[in-house]
Order: sequence, then C-alpha cells, then structure tokens
Amino acid sequence: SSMLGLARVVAREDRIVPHYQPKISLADGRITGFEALLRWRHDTNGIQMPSTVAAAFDDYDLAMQLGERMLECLMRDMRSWLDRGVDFGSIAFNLSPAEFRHENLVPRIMGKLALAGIPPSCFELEVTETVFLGRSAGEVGQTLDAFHREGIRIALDDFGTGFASLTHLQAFPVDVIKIDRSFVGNLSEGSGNAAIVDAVVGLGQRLGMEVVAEGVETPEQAAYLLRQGCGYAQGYLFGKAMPADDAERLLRHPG
Ligand code: G
Ligand code: G
Ligand code: MN
Ligand code: NA
Repeated sequence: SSMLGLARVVAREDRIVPHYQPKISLADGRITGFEALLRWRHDTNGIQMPSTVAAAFDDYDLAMQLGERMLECLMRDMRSWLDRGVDFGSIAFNLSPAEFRHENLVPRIMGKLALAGIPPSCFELEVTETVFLGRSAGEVGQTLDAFHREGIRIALDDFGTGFASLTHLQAFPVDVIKIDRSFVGNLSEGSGNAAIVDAVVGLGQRLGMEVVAEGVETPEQAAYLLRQGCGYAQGYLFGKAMPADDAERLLRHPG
C-alpha cells in the first residue's frame, strides 16, 4: 500500500524526529522521565504523527526498520543529554509486537545501550498486551526476565484495554502499569472510570508496581489521581510530546 511505501521511505531516509512526552510525579510535579513517540518530517507538510505509518507496525520488516531508526535517534539524544549533564530521568521506548518477536531482541537493545554508554536505568520498555498474542507465556516471560536482569524496567502500556491483564501482571516482571487514557477521561466521583482507576491504582500498590495515568488533561483529573494514590501521570496538562530541544528546555525551566 502507499502507507507501507511511505514507511519505507521514512525508515530508509533520515526523517525520524523522536518526540518526548514528559512523565511527572503527581506528588511534586517533577519530571521523572519521558515517553519517546515516533514522529517524522515530511518535506513540505512538517512533522507527521505515527498514524501516517501505522500499518508499518504490522509489517515485520518495516516495524524492525522503524524501531531500529527510532532507537538510533534515542541513543543519540540520551548520549547528548548525558554528555551535557541534563538529567532526563528515563526514556521509555514503545516496543512493537514485531520487534518483540525478533530472536536477538535483548542483545540487540543491550548492545545499543552499551555502545552509547547509556546506563540501563535510563531506559524503559513499553509493551502492550498484543505482544502476548500467539506466543507462549514462557517465551514472553523469558524475554522480559532477561531485560529485567539487565536492569531495564518494563511498563505494561494501554493497561485495561487488552486481555488477561491480571494474569500477566503476576506472571511477568512488570515494573510499571500505564492506565490507558480511555479510563482517565471522565473521573467524576461514582463514574465507572473512577472505579476502574481506583482498582488499578490499588492493584499497583499491592503488587509493588509504579502506576502511570495517561491522557491527563485537567487539574481535576490530576487531583483525583493524586488523592487515590496514583504516583505518576502523563498528558496534555503537563506537556505534549515535543522535540528533544524542547524537552531539554522543560527540564531546565520546569513550569
Ligand atoms: O504518538 P501518538 O501521539 O500519536 O502515538 C500513537 C500510537 O503510536 C501510540 O499507540 C504509540 O504507542 C504508537 N507509537 C508511537 N511511537 C512509537 C514507536 O516508536 N514505536 C512503536 N512501536 N509504537 C509507537
Ligand atoms: O499508546 P500509547 O500510550 O503509547 O500512545 C500515547 C498516545 O497518547 C500518543 O498518541 C499521544 O500523543 C497521546 N496522548 C498523550 N497525552 C494525551 C492527552 O492528554 N490527551 C490525548 N487525547 N492524547 C494524549
Ligand atoms: Mn506508550
Ligand atoms: Na498507552
């Protein structure tokens, strides 16, 4: 399709411009890290969203190529920040199911971090429950355990929208639960979403996992989440995904 053709061009040429969305600690409003989100530069139309190449993430080779380019950009940005003493916390990378299936996933990523001299504690992987599709729990567990042993934190993304979530939380070394933004939209007391958010926050606390609420857009939502004991948040209230330079400026001059 033309979307795959476009993705091929994006992967081949030097067009990827990773954007970084701040993740903040609700207790003190401080930035604890960023989620890296794919963006690419169109010759005339400016910065493009990942939806323009979404089909590429279902194509094994293209997903690998885009992931590879993204990772190169992230290593470069993290190296530059470390060199200049910019404390960015940790950068979270979204791992596509295709990349997750790749045999050499763990050495591939650990090798890149080592080559760039990035401590594993500066890096986090976000996986959705789609990585479990068509694979045994054993296989998935081995990969996640291997990352974990290397000091890489694992976040379960879009939590609550997938399937068998509770099983996964117990069976795998999950450090972070990201509550999908569809549950954060309407948090008025007594709403169904509030019940779901409360339950997931409680689950995270009991299981010793960090909980991040996604898609926080209003101070009321942030206040509700803080009251319920949710530790971290992402969303337009705190910042959209932004280029590396803007992320650095935000770190130097918060608020
Ligand atoms: O960046 P939004 O602003 O539009 O992201 C849309 C979707 O694309 C999200 O589900 C997000 O997880 C996914 N996405 C964004 N960047 C990446 C990436 O680098 N790799 C993968 N696999 N998915 C990404
Ligand atoms: O699926 P994943 O959680 O990786 O993707 C994050 C997506 O959510 C990106 O498309 C990002 O741009 C979007 N996003 C981040 N914060 C907000 C927000 O506060 N409101 C809305 N509507 N979307 C958001
Ligand atoms: Mn994500
Ligand atoms: Na998400």
